[in-house]
Amino acid sequence: MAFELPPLNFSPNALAELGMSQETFEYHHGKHHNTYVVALNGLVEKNPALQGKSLEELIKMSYNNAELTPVFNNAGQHLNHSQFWDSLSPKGGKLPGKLEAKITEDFGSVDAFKEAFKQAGVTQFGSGWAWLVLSPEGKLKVTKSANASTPLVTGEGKVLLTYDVWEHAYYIDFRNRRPDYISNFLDKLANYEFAEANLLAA
Ligand code: MN3
Repeated sequence: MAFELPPLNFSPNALAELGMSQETFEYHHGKHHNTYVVALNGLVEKNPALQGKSLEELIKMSYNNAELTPVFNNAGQHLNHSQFWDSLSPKGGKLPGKLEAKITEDFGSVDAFKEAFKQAGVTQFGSGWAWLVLSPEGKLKVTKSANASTPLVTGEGKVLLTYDVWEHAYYIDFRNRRPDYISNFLDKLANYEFAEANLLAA
């Protein structure tokens, strides 16, 4: 069963007024993410050892395996982008009560959380991702990863929310202004309902 590009939960112009244009989705979802899916399917097709594995299994078995670096990169990017689309919402930016209470408990305040989450993305040198995770100790934490890596392989925790800091994520709408793209995500686009649902399911 080949991997497939997941559809967006909203129309590609649904976030245009909120700072993420239809053109960004056409490139980022329709071209960048799709390219990872097509490449991953090609790698699986020619390697019997990879066949019948779930996406998560492929990511774990290819992590830190030099021969399988292309598998890790394309499988990781498929998972990371799928989580990113779920981390966006046309009704984003509003914190539901249970998540807000847990954020206040673990970060001190919503503002302190947003600043920490923003700094994770601002300080990720080069391409990568910023993450809100629930640590194995049951605490909310923010972290970052390079390129295609994910908390799934670092043991930092269960992913609740993520945003992409590869330049292709923001260059059409924000040019080189990564910090402005991140603030806009946190205040207007972030699907905190998705993060809360992940927290409550953990
Ligand atoms: Mn991307």
